Amino acid sequence: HSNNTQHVSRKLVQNGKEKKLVIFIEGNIASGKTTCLEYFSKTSNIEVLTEPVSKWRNVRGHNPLGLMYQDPTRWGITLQTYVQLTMLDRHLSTMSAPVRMMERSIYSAKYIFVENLFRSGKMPEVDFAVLSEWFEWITQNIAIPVDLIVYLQSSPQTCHERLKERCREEEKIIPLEYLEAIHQLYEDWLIKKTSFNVPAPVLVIPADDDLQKMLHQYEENREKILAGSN
Ligand code: DCP
Repeated sequence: HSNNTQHVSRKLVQNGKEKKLVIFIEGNIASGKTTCLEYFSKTSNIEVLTEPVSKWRNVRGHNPLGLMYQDPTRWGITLQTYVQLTMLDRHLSTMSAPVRMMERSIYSAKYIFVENLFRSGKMPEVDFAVLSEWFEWITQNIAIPVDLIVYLQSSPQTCHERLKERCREEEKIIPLEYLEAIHQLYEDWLIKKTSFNVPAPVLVIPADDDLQKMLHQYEENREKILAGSN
């Protein structure tokens, strides 16, 4: 690890000042973001923030994630408002290391998940309008630091298989079509770049392989990732 640490430190010193690096790990549900983050959490000098999914399953004793899957039209805005808050909180928290890697972002929450609820007819227009106003206010008035987006590009079929294996109670009802819709939105956003603002350069890592090969991929991409957008 000492070599990696030296490499990171060298890259991060610019004009005598420490330059911090913020990396978003993006990808479909069950694309392997957590595995990727766990892998890099073993590197010193990297702070890893996983998604606050435990909060989404329990806010003062309520489970907005579960409610959203049961009745997206009624509870979509409830979950997504809370996701937006928890993401903003993460983005603005003080960095404890020169490199931060975080699972997803306030951008994918809006551009992928809120967008999908709306486009699939499951979110009333007024809810979408209110969430959009919130999102635009936040992103226009508050600087959200980001240097690189790592996109774990997986096929919806692979994600579906992994979802079935994982058995998270709320996710049992997710059909393949849902993962296909999320996949398409990710592709339009980060590959075709035809839908929404892409706030940082994108590094694509194919993510359909088994765990062992994925760990190898992460190792191979380590330098590129830790060099940020340079
Ligand atoms: N979710 C949502 N709306 C958001 C963000 C997430 O509905 N804005 C849902 C999708 C999943 C759950 O929250 O059911 C957790 O999402 P992730 O895909 O981010 O987490 P995973 O654990 O599935 O990621 P991975 O398997 O890649 O580690």
